[in-house]
Amino acid sequence: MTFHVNEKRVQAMIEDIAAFTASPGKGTTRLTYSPQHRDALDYLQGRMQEAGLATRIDAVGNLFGRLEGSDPSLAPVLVGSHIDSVPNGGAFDGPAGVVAGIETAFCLRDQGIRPRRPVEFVAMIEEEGGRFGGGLLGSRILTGQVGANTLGGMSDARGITLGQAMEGFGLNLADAPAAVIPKGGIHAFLELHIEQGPVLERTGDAVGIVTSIVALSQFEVRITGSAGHAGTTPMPGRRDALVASAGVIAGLPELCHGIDPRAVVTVGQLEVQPGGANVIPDAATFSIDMRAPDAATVKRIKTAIRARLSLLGDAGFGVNVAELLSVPETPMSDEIRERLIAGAEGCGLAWRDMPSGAGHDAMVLSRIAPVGLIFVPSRGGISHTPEEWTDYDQLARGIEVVFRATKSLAE
Ligand code: HGY
Ligand code: MN
Ligand code: MN
Repeated sequence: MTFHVNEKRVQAMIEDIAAFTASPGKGTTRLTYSPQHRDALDYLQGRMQEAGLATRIDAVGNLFGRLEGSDPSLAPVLVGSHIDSVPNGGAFDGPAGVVAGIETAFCLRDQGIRPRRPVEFVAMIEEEGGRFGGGLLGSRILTGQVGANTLGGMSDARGITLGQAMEGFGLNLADAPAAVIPKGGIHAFLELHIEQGPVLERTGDAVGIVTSIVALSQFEVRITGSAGHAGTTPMPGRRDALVASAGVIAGLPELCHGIDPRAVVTVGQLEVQPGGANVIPDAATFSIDMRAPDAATVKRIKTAIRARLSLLGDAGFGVNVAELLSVPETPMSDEIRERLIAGAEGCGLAWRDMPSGAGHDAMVLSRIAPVGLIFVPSRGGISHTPEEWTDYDQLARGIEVVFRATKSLAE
């Protein structure tokens, strides 16, 4: 079985990228438009150019490398993933897919292949939403789903606006519309990603060929009450925003399970103001991440949560709910799945169909082109932690499938 991927080169790129973190020793923290993001882009541009690609950074910071086709007029095949991370995340979530693209470019170069169709490789921004909230931002901008006023209203936890952060990165928010790729502007999108779950490790299959991605939505909820002295304010009559929020949060798992046992709900962020140990909180802001196999179920969960929150309104609290993200369940393209399956079978790899419980840029890019998503195993099913791990030979096998599918799509 001929194997084209250079595992050592893949390992070197993953390890080099992992060094671009704001939390050395505590996993990967690479937020959008941070110095770590800049270092990663400089590094990736270098490797892309070494692989023979012409590189460009688009108006919002997505990095592209292009291998020209013998017919440059054709829409390119696009291969890649995101380069940002969650706080204290792992080394593979995102970079595995970006490296899969660049290694594919190296393999095309090493094989002296000049595809008919151009092939582009991408490292997208802000998929995790770790800095500006919501997530899938780079791909939502690329597909024209985020307008200038939404972007203008975004800011990070320190109050730095998206526009200010872009300026510090040498970009101009006003140029964002130039990043949009029209429907048909790419021929197909391929993403390799770590599974972030236990299935492949349990079954021993080399790769998962994703069938569909769950529906997901994200709320930012702000509850406001009245501050007061922790010692002199009697308990009855307090309007403690944290206690009120905690009551809603504690009930979410049961609410969700009651609607659909397959649905999941997570509160990952909580900010309490004013934040004094001896001050009754007058404001609590928290995130709610909701996912289910279909958008109708997510909608039922959102309705039930809003009903719970409105009871706080009746009890005299201020309640504000902002929906930061809402993406329906997304089936992967059958044609692209067939190419990935042919790639896996072509190199004798065991593969399996599987759904994705995690959101991915592929679900957004499916708005403008057919997409495919391939998983490689995650040790212990762990992800979004420093312990996230995929063996390099496992990653190399997945990239071999991406290389073969890319070649067949670009021929
Ligand atoms: O949240 C997710 O599913 C992905 O990791 N952004
Ligand atoms: Mn992730
Ligand atoms: Mn990811």
